[in-house]
Amino acid sequence: MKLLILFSSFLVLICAVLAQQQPNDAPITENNPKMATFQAILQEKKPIQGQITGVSSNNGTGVNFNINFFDFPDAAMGPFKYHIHDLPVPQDGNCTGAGGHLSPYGRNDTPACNATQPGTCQPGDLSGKHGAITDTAHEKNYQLMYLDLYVSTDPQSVSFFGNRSVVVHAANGARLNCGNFTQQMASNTTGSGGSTTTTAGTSTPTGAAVGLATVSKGGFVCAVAAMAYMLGTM
Ligand SMILES: [Cu+2]
Repeated sequence: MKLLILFSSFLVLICAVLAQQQPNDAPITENNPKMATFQAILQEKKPIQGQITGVSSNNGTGVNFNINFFDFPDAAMGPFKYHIHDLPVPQDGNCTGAGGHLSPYGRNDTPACNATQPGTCQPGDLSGKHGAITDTAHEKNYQLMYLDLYVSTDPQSVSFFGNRSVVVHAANGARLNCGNFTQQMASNTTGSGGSTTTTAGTSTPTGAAVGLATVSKGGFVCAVAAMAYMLGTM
């Protein structure tokens, strides 16, 4: 019995350390490749049209987004939300195939993103961090530019969005439209040194899934260890 207590208390200690090291917050992305540009265009013949473009910021920290959406359905279906989703939209165009939000640090969809602490949000939760689309009854075109510090144009980064997709949702979560990001030629660079080629890179959605599975498995072991510890000390 003594051995069990010793062993389980040791496990509990390890679990406590691991829990502390759990990287919940997304780090600010730095050294993004110069002028790397990725654009996603929403599909025709679906509600909401337009595109979203992300360009590395000038100093390589974060990504500048330019959003231009129009042709909204009934405003009562809003406010509309949009996210970078983990997977590209499959050939058949079905937005469900885009998977969940880009969340390489294991942050769940709930609780809702607190925009005053964007690092605690899912990197892919753009409307959570920068605002949902609300005033479509009066505003026919939704145009917005902002700097997002938590996604990346570097294919080596887990927060890379260039091989993923954008999904636009109704307020009830329905996926109204979606499109895949593809790399664009940098438009405002001069000289031969200006253009940046970024290889498509390897997608890591399965890596994220494995990571999550490991975390939940670890949680189970920790729960068992804590229970054994409590039983042993009773
Ligand atoms: Cu979404």
